[in-house]
Amino acid sequence: MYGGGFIFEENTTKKTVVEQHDDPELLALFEAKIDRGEKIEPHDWMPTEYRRQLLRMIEQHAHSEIIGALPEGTWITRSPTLKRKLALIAKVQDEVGHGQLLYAAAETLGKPREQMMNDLLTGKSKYSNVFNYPAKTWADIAVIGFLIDGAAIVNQLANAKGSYGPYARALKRICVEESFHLKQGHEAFVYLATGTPKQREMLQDAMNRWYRPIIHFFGPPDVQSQHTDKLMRWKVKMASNDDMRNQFLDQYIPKIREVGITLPDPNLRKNPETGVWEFSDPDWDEFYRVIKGNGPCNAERLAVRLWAEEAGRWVKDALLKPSEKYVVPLA
Ligand code: FAQ
Repeated sequence: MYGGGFIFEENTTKKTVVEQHDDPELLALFEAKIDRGEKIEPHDWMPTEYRRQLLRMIEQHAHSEIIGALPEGTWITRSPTLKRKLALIAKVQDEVGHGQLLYAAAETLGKPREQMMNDLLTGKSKYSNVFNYPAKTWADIAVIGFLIDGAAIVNQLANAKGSYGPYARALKRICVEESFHLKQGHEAFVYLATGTPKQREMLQDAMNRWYRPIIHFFGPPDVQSQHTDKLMRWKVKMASNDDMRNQFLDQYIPKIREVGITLPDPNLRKNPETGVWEFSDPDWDEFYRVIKGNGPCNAERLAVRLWAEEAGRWVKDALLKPSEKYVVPLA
């Protein structure tokens, strides 16, 4: 039994979600605790909506890490040098490890991992838009490592100060590893930008293709965001989508431009009066199409994930349901 909100009850035949009503006194104590900057832990009381939204967000984040390993994973065998291959293998492995940490944090909210995996495979749960685009050339790996990891760090450093203990602690640990990925991505980006004309051209082409998905990465504009207000009040999100996007543009656009790479948007500029970056409409219809399952690689990503589940089932079975004949009897 968990502190409040809803729980996933499991019996031999089915799992059900049990709704509970929020007690106004408990809600006031809960919000006061958050206002004091204290962490909420798994067995503390929490409102139904807090549990639901937090679970949605952590679960989506966990799925993003394991699906996010796929575009880069396709380049392990095609890395240009042994050194780059070793670094990429380590990075991809780290991303999958982040998925493990995040699934464990999500499980503390009462949803079994098996069910989360099922919701990913059936398309019920979302994952980050950016991983539904192909990594066509080696330069895409530089852009992902530098700019998608960079974008993820902006989001995660902020949310690591959030109110839910298990998620905040997982993010803190993840950020340490992501900062290595960022260094690796930045070095690969600068290497190509300062390389031969062909290397620069390949990087510019990758930048042109990834610009829009990266703008989308931080979520819809605040006026369209469904969850931001409540999640900020409960310190699940520590900044709005537009503020995070602006912070990212502020940090990274100068670094991209300083190595002579351009951005494919003539209207991208920082307004000197407001300090806010302005850009052309990044086609939010495309964003919604992609997150609803109709991006260029959604079907492929889920097919690979399904294959991994099926091909690896014997390992899970061996670990979780060991045959009696292999069980060593206790003395
Ligand atoms: N992709 O109301 P909001 C990484 C959905 S980790 C897909 O503004 P919210 C590491 C949203 O779910 C990357 N869907 O949503 C790595 C909602 O739909 P729903 C992942 C998106 O949650 C690097 C609807 O739009 N990071 O990259 C996206 O308040 C390299 C309305 O939007 C996290 O998950 C999107 N980009 O704010 C790995 C961090 N944006 O569910 C490998 C945690 C929005 O109501 C290689 N998440 N939606 O049907 C968050 O901070 C938030 O969830 C936001 C979105 C900020 C992403």
